Amino acid sequence: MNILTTLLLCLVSFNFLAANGSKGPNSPMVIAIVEEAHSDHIIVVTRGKFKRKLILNEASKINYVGFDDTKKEIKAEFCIRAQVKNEVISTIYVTPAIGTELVFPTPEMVKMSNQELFDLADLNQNGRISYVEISKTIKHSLKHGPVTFSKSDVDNSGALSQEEFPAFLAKTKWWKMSRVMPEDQLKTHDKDQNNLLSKEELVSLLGSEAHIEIFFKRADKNKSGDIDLAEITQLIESFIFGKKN
Ligand SMILES: [Ca+2]
Ligand SMILES: [Ca+2]
Ligand SMILES: [Ca+2]
Repeated sequence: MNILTTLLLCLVSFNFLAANGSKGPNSPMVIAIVEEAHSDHIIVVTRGKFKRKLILNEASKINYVGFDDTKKEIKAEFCIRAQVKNEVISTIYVTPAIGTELVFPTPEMVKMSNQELFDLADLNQNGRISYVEISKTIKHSLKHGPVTFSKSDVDNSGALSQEEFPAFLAKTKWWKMSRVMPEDQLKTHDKDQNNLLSKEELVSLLGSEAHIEIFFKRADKNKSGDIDLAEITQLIESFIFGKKN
C-alpha cells in the first residue's frame, strides 16, 4: 500500500470515528449529566468532563426512559444521551439521576436466578424495577443504559416488570458471561481442539474484535501466545467482577 492510500484510509476511518464518536468536546453523540436545564437549551457535563450547551428546538425528539411514576422532565443531575448536529439536539434520551458510581455483581449475584436478581434489584419492593433501581444494582451505564432499558421496557411504563426483566439481563455483559462455565466456553470456541484459545478463538468467545489485543495480552499471563483454562477463567472473572486482573 502506498503512502497516499494509507493516508486516505486513515482520513476515512478518522471521519468515521468522529461521526460515530461519543468522546471529545465536539462529538456528535453526547453522553452526559445535566447541570442546568432551560426551555430552549441544556448545559451538560460529559463523561470526559467537557461542558457543552445543547440546543432544544421543535425538531428535537425527546425519549424519556425509566420515569415510572415520576414526572417526565429534564432537570439538573438527570442523565442524557443525545445525538447533536452543531450542538442542536436531534434525538435525546433522558433518564432520572443515577450518579456516576459503577456497579459490579457480588459473587452471590453471579449464581442467582432471575427471580432472585429481580427481588434484589426491586429496592423499594413495589414489584417493578425502575431505571434508578437497576442502575444501582445490576448495571450502571450512562451510554448503554438508556437504550437497553427502553428496549426492555416493552409496554413503555417506565419500569421493568417480571416479564420484561430477563430481556435486560440478556443485554448485561456480566450476567451473560456468568451463565456459561469457563470449561464450556473453552470447548465451544477451541476450534482446533488443542485445549487452548488462540487470539482468533478468543475473538469468537468474546463475540467481538473490540480491544482484543489488550484482552489477549491481559489474559495470556505466562506469555505463551495461547490462553489456557486457568487464564480463561481469570479473564471471564475479570469481566464479570470488573477487575483489571
Ligand atoms: Ca421498584
Ligand atoms: Ca414496563
Ligand atoms: Ca485452540
